[in-house]
Amino acid sequence: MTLYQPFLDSAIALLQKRLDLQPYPIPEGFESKSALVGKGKHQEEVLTTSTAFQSPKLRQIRAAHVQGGKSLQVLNFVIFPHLNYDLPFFGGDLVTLPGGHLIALDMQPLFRDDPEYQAKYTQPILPIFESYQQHLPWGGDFPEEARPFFSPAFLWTRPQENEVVETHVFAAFQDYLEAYLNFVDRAEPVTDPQSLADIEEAQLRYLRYRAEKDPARGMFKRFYGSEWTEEYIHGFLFDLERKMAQAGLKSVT
Ligand code: DBV
Repeated sequence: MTLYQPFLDSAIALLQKRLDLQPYPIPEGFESKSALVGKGKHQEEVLTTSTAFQSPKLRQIRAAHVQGGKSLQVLNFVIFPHLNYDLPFFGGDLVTLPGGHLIALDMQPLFRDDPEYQAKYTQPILPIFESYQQHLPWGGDFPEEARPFFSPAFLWTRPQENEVVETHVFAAFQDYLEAYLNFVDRAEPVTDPQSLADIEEAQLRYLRYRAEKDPARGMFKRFYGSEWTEEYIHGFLFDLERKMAQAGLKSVT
């Protein structure tokens, strides 16, 4: 029962077709992790696997895939551009819990309130967003503090049926990823020092928020323990600060 495996497979196929894709290192011990959860006949294996790539314009393309039976499936898929591009993040959080599905899909902006940025990276996505509204309506309740990190084309929906995920959400995921890769094709490196500083600040703001507020932290801690979880979050899922620190060390030695 792996609802999101076709999402991951199709994303990798598309990335391979469209980008000069290279592997991205996954720290040892984090490629795959499993635990037995629950008791007696409710016992389930919960398997978390990681996949990661990079390309000339994209610093890290990574997926965390949690498979824990019918009522626990997650695909968290994020693309972090290199710091010399003004590209948004591609953010997908596809979550299945006992209560139903929770779907978040967006080109997460570096500069949410800048009209020029919106014209460049949100307006082209709005027709795609609107084409899914009928089948994937707004999912309601949403943490207010997360709002600055999402665009007006944020697809946030809570379908009840697996079938909706397999059809409409699957199509939306592919459309958003295609549209993202079109932005990547056209992106030109930024060289202006002020713009570079703004991008770095925006990337760090996003990254720190996500690492600090990771909604999966509680779940991972329960399954795999606190030490593994914190290392997974800071050393792989949201690793920019680590990588910057390592690069800084290298340059002085
Ligand atoms: N979310 C992650 C990672 C996950 C993950 C790395 C690998 O960022 C899974 C796993 N998301 C995950 C799980 C839940 C959510 C929920 C397991 C359910 C948590 C629970 O109910 O116990 C978008 N994901 C959510 C929620 C949102 C998002 C808004 C609901 C949280 C809530 O209601 O409090 N994506 C998520 C988010 C940002 C984003 C908050 C912020 C920038 O990009």
